[in-house]
Amino acid sequence: MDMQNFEGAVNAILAVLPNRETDLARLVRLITAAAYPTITVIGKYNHGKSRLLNELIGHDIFSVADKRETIHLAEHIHQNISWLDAPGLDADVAAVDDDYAFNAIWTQADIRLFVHSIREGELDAIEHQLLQQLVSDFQTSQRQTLLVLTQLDQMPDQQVLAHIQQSIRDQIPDLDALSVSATRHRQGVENSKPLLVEKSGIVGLQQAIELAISQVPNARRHEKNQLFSGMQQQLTQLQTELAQTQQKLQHIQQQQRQDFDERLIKILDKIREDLHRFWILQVRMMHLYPIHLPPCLKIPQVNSNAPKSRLPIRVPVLILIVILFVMVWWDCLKISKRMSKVWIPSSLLSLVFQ
Ligand SMILES: Nc1nc2c(ncn2[C@@H]2O[C@H](COP(=O)(O)OP(=O)(O)O)[C@@H](O)[C@H]2O)c(=O)[nH]1
Ligand SMILES: [Mg+2]
Repeated sequence: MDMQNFEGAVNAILAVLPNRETDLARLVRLITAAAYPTITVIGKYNHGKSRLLNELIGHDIFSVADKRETIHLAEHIHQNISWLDAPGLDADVAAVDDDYAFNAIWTQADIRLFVHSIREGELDAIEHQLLQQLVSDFQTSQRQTLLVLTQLDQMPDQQVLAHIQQSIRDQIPDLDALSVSATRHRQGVENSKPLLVEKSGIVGLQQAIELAISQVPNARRHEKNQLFSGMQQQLTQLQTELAQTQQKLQHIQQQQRQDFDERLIKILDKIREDLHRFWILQVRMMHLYPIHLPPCLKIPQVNSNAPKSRLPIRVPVLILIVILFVMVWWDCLKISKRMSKVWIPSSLLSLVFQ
């Protein structure tokens, strides 16, 4: 699939699964990313992230300062590993910094080095919450997070140091924290003091990182499958829901159609009955009296050859009817006299004398 089609497919999926934006970005990264494992260092400002990266790489690549230095993502590829220095996680940083940090942590990283300066005591709420999220992310994605306690040399009191380390262990029991000192390591390397290098904790951290790197290919495979199947499942579910909705709508439409047809048939039956009655009446009337109805009310002429005038039949019938009517009328008059009132159906009269 070329890049244009790929982007089209991504946008199409995003249109129906907008809540999976981060997952989709990560999936795209896993599919299109270079083979290098990516290690992202995260933590608050001035906790020693950049300096730690420099010690791990062995060169002063990342800018070290006592003020906010890393605003954007800084990347450096060293020995087939991509190292990312993310902006600090402080609550007062601008939203754009947060976006960079978010992207570095959730989209780009294969391994996260979570840095916390031990001289700050235990983890604060922001750090604690993010670490918990990263630990729970490991359960699904198998992406590893290493918790690194920096500036070890700033804690001369061993008892206080042990107390802080224990507090942090209690806060995040699922992660083993590694305590390091970048300055000790630098001094040990520059002055050829192996004991100082060993005491810096950097070597132990490097070994832990190497182990994590060796697990990246498997973790990536697992994550890719997990993200892919998760989204596929969601799409299938969405498709099923849509099919169900469509079925419901079709059922409603059929029901409405059926109701409409039934009502229409009833109305048509009623009209047919009425027309039938009217036609019968008209036939009778036409035979009895030559009343001229408007053309629209007349029965259609079935036989065009039939004689148009029925006068020879109608005249004697009419005479007979008149005689009968007069007799009935006479009777009615007699009855009505007895009842002191006369009732003559006006409609009948009008029909006869019209
Ligand atoms: N004493 C001591 N200072 C350190 C250590 N690591 C970093 N620092 C200092 O802490 C300050 C902030 O370091 P930096 O790496 O820029 O922190 P970032 O903002 O987290 O990247 C700098 O002055 C560093 O020299 C360490 O292990 N020991
Ligand atoms: Mg920095």
